[in-house]
Amino acid sequence: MSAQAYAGPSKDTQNPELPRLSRSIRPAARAPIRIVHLGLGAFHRSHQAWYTQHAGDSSEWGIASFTGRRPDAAEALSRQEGLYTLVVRADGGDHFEVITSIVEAADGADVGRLAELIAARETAVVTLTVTEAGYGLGPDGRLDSAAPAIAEDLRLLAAGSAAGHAPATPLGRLVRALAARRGSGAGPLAVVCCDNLAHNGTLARQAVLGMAEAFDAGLAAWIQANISFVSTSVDRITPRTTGADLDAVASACGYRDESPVVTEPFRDWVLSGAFPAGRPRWEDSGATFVDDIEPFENRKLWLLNGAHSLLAYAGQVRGHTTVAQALADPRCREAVEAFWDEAEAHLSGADLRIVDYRAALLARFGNARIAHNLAQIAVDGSTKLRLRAVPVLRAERAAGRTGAAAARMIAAWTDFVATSEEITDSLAESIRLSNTLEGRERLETLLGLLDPDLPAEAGIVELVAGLQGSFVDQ
Ligand code: CS2
Repeated sequence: MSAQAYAGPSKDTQNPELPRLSRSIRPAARAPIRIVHLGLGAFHRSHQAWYTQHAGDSSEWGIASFTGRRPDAAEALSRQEGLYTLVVRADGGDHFEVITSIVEAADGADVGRLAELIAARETAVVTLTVTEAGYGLGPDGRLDSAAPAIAEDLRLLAAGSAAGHAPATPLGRLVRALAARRGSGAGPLAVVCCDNLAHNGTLARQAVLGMAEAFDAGLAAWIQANISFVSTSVDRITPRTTGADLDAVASACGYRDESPVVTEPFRDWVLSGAFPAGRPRWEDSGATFVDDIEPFENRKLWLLNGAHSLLAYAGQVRGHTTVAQALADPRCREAVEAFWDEAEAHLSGADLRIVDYRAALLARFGNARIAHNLAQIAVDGSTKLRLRAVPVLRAERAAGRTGAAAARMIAAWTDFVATSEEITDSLAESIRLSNTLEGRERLETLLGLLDPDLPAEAGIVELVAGLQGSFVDQ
């Protein structure tokens, strides 16, 4: 997920009289490493690390967690021997808990260490939070081997370790490490995708296999036969940590923690798939294991994440900063409810309890003590809208309706990227280029980034064009 640990002002100067959080001031045994994680960010620490800590057999399951692009979060956590405070922020106050399940925090660029751990027989599970865009998938759900970062890693993998450089994308690194596992004979394991993508296990498998083929066809075949790709739906709102959060931990806990994580009380984890080398008893922590995950994935992806993206673009266009502020604006709230009405028509299953789910979302989004920044959610809009808006738009149109509420989310994005000072998106360059165009031409270019077929669908282009500007006060 995109949230990173706070890397702000010189933390060593904060409350220098307090001891630093460590395993000596908060004694905690180190569980053996049996889980390797890629994507050491705040969400991993509020979610999978929390679930592992609360499993009945947590003493047997330590996590080695690797960062993505930068080493900072691993360095900060290593200074605290992997420990950090999870601040659970409810309406009624904060609850502080030291999480001990991460026993090693490492720089993602250390592919040698990653390979060593994944090749170890004790390692049974690899979890991933590498962001939606991190899978390098094109609109057709297959590896986009023409994307520059992917193309470079494919070249490096094909050249083998003689290339001198290690792969730089998370999946390139994973493939190199899986090759080491094949070499060590340590046998099968499970890769658990924890990013907000529908069929995320299947997509992760496609991306990994696409990369592996470049390495050698034998490795791809070995992965097919030995690696189980587990699909999951993950949920816990985790805003970026601020300097004020560091101070809150220091005064409540009496130690210095330069890497706390703030989250909401709610959490959810639904999983589907096999764990050939075992797994923690995550069900003790409330995780559920199902045969058919799709309804749960879509409920979360469309209702929660879809509403988030809508609020991120519409809300910022209207001058809001946080989710709670945007939701309090009737224009945004009405747009969210309309989008939910469209999305829910395509969700079925008795267990989904959509009415309760929607009510709970309103309460979670409205938690004003969680300052969840819209700018954080707005990142990577092209990939997120492809997953959150386009499927609902298409399903509505297939049912003979317009899909206007889903189209409004897309229109809000096109308005937002027209004026936003900084665009953080894997397709930022193409978005910036589209901004040099005007009117219909610009819109068609942007729609093409979400789905190459959209610009040719005159009805959709017309619909979105008519909705641009809807969140601007006349
Ligand atoms: C958010 C998610 O940033 C985003 O795109 O929609 O990170 C969201 O907060 C989580 O999925 C909640 O579980």
